[in-house]
Amino acid sequence: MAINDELWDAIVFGERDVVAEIVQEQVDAGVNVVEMLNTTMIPALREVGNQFSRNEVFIPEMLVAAKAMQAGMDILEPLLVQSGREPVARVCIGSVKGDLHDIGKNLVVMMLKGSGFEVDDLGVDCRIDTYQAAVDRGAQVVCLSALLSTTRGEMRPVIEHFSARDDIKIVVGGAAITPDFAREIGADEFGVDASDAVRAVRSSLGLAATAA
Ligand code: B12
Repeated sequence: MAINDELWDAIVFGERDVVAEIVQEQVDAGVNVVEMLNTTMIPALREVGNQFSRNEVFIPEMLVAAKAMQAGMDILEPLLVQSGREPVARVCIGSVKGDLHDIGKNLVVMMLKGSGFEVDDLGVDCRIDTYQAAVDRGAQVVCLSALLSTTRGEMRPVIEHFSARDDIKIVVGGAAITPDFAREIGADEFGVDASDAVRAVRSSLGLAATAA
């Protein structure tokens, strides 16, 4: 799918209403929304991050771009989460301690729900106690998200906390995580994006990549 230039610009410039309008138009026109996310919406937001690295934009611009992205995601959510199946398993997910980024995590939540998982969304800045409480509520998989090189280290203590529980699987992801880092800290699985998160969670539970 080609990049939607108008949508790209609306996200980069943080035009929330324009994003909502274009996304709704695209949904009405029957476009593949997952492809639209992957080819235009996510790369547009990453472009804002690159501009931030080059000191071309600052935190306020990153924030309005994130809000514009979220306005588009709010429209896509009902389409991504409808699954209508019996829950495959119960999963919890949260951005780790000190990390306030939640857009990628929110997308992972939508894809997991859409793939039949029951998801306990723990939000951002999650302490070990927060993950433990979710496990006490029945989560079989703990998903950790980190976007910052300064917060990814918070994953290790969570993994150590659950290390005696063979029945609890840990899946990690986020822009700051590499497969090598995931292996080094002892995660059960790593997922590169929201679709891969579904594969990673299924694999951690010993399930085939896609449901039968
Ligand atoms: C938007 C944004 C913000 C917004 C966040 C708003 C929000 N509600 O999330 C605001 C303005 C608040 C912000 C703040 C900061 N940010 Co910021 N931010 C970004 C930006 C531009 C986009 C992030 C995003 O949403 N991407 C789109 C989503 C869809 O992608 P994603 O998060 O990577 O998620 C996908 C995958 O990673 C994966 N995934 C994610 N989580 C999980 C979990 C699991 C289990 C799995 C399997 C997969 C998975 O699936 C997702 C979907 O495909 C990035 C740039 C970038 N390249 O990422 C910088 C970026 C992450 N931020 C950065 C920085 C430095 C900061 C600040 C420290 C700035 C400051 N000086 O204050 C603060 C930190 C705040 C904090 N304590 O968390 C740096 C991080 C550098 C680094 N290596 O550490 C980046 C990379 C920008 C840059 N190039 O410098 N930020």
